[in-house]
Amino acid sequence: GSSGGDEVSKAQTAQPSAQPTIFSKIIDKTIPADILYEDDQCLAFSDVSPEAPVHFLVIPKKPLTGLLGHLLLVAKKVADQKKLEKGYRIVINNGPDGAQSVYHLHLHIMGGRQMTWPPG
Ligand code: IU
Repeated sequence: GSSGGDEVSKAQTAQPSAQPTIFSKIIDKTIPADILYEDDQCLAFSDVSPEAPVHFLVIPKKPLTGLLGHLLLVAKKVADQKKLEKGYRIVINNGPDGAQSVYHLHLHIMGGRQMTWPPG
């Protein structure tokens, strides 16, 4: 319809934006990280402050539609590389009550010990 054209043209030129975080520097390689996997869309690296014998993060390089499925596939791929055949936990902390400290979407993949329920 004619009334939707402005939104469509805005959508065609809109850029995803996020405040840069330390993860941007890990992506840029301006600060070091133990990188476990990288492709054009995402990066997996060891958490600098592990809470389990195996604790790594899988993050998108940019927010992209359909990316969560890709991140989950990469989580499984790296969990297999890490030989977490007895299982693992995938966590997304969201917002202050969810204990999110870095505001760049990331999956935590934690394994190598028996997890407890409920998490703290
Ligand atoms: P959260 O879900 O936003 O709280 O998790 C952020 C994680 O990022 C946390 O486990 C940190 O240990 C981890 N991390 C990191 O691996 N490297 C860093 O330079 C920074 C945080 I800052």
